[in-house]
Amino acid sequence: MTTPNGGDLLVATLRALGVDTVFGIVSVHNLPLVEAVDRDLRFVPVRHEASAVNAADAYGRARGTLGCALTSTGTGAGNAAGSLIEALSAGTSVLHITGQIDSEYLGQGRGFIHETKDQLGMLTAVSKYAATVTDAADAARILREAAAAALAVPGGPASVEWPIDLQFAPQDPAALDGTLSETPGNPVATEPSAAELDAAALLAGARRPLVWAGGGVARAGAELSALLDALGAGLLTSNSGRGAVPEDDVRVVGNFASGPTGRALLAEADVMLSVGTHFRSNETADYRLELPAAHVQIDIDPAAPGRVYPATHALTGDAATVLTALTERIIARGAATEPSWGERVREAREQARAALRDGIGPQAAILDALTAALPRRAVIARDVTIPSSSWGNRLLPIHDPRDNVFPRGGGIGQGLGMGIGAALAHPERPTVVIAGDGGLAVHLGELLTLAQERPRLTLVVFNDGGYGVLRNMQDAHFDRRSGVDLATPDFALLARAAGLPYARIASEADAGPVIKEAVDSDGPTLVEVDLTALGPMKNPFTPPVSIPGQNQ
Ligand SMILES: Cc1ncc(C[n+]2csc(CCOP(=O)(O)OP(=O)(O)O)c2C)c(N)n1
Ligand SMILES: [Mg+2]
Repeated sequence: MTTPNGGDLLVATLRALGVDTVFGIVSVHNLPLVEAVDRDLRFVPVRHEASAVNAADAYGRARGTLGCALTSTGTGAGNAAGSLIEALSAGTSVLHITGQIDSEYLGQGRGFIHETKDQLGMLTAVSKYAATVTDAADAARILREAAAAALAVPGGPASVEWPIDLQFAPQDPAALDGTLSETPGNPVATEPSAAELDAAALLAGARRPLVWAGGGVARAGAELSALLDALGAGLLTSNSGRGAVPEDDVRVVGNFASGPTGRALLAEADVMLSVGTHFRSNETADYRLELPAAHVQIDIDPAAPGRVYPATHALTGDAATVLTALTERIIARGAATEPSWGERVREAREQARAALRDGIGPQAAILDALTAALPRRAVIARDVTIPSSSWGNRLLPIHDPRDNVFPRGGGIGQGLGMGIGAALAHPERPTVVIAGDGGLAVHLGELLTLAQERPRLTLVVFNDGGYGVLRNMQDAHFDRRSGVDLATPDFALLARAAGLPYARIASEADAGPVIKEAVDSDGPTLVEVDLTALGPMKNPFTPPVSIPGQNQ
């Protein structure tokens, strides 16, 4: 065997982490890394570095682990920045390795090809962790440290810049073995104090308790479910909190807090327990949503409780550990919940769903077709488009948090890259991507990645000839449209040019058969929904953002 180099070290690190697929673009500044990954694992050549990070991020989300992206130095690393921001907002685990110029010229401003002013500063700004390899013998430690940082709850992206000469430099085979034995798993949970657990008394005394769960419950679904049982509580979730308790469970009202039914239920509740949530502006009517004053808040971040809504009890710790401790104490005390509360929660669940379904008009046929065609476990990746923001984020059933893939920071254009990453994380399962024509156009090149890798991915493109959500806002609040009407391709010809199967939905009757055939096939399909032919939604969607003086 030839002497191992940085590429072999990266492969050993990724194997130890259980990562078998890596996304990126090859360059003179990452050749040994790409070569080793392509030889020993699977290298997926995406068409933009932003998509490399999106795909790696969703690969990690879909597996409940970490994903890896490889980029070039300079523009390549810069192209990754927007998607690193998404991973930082979402708290998801991405190991981003980028090249760097030869170490002997680093930081000298000689105009070396791809040289960048303060690349580490840029990566530090958009990552949870950023480091430079300055010595080949230290690369193994830095990779381990970066992976540990990305995985530590709450997660985030870790970026490592690695000068090209130090990638080629020989690695001690013993360092590779060490990598296998020392690579981190999940962090150790911290225990809440006994005093904090006084909150259990408040919860046990509640007559009409509600729980609000965010993304922090992703790994605590069983513990959350046990607490709901003990308390007889209903469950509201943020978009991120979906699936920890499967959404076909009647205790789950779901991602409906800020709608009329959610508000009514919140007004009736006397105690609320929130777990691992940001109370993001778009999910709380810019923080004006009214919540019960008696509020127990659990978060791993000690700064989170009380940051948005006052918390009567702040419990810092791992969600699963704290929920279990609370449940034991609630059982010991006995819950005081009104016997009819479970029925009220169930009624709210049905009401919220029926009202939303009615408001989306003919798009309900597509919702029903997807719900019928997908198996219980399938990733549903959503770009930021009206069908996601209105019904996809609420009515498409999520049964496991790993299937709930969407850009939490709200940036368009990331859905297809995410869908490709998720589909390659579970090649045996179908994956669906919901995108708008505008969001898809941001990274149209990824259609070629889709055509090349041929995962079981159904890409449903909702074509309304532009940025519909902004168009709706401008029509409602301004007297002219600006920047919202777009030229869109002939998707049938585009699919043909890329070598992708294509199907069109132009009526409610098309939806069932078209979606079923695409989802059942063993490769990719581009499904275009012609929104002009399908007809308008009953209630046009405008996003939950405020315009001064207009919508309050
Ligand atoms: C990176 C980024 N740029 C701009 C925006 C603003 N934005 C939000 S939704 C949207 C329109 C998306 O259009 P499309 O994908 O066609 O979905 P539609 O609204 O038409 O359903 C835009 C431009 C954004 N969210 N993210
Ligand atoms: Mg559109």
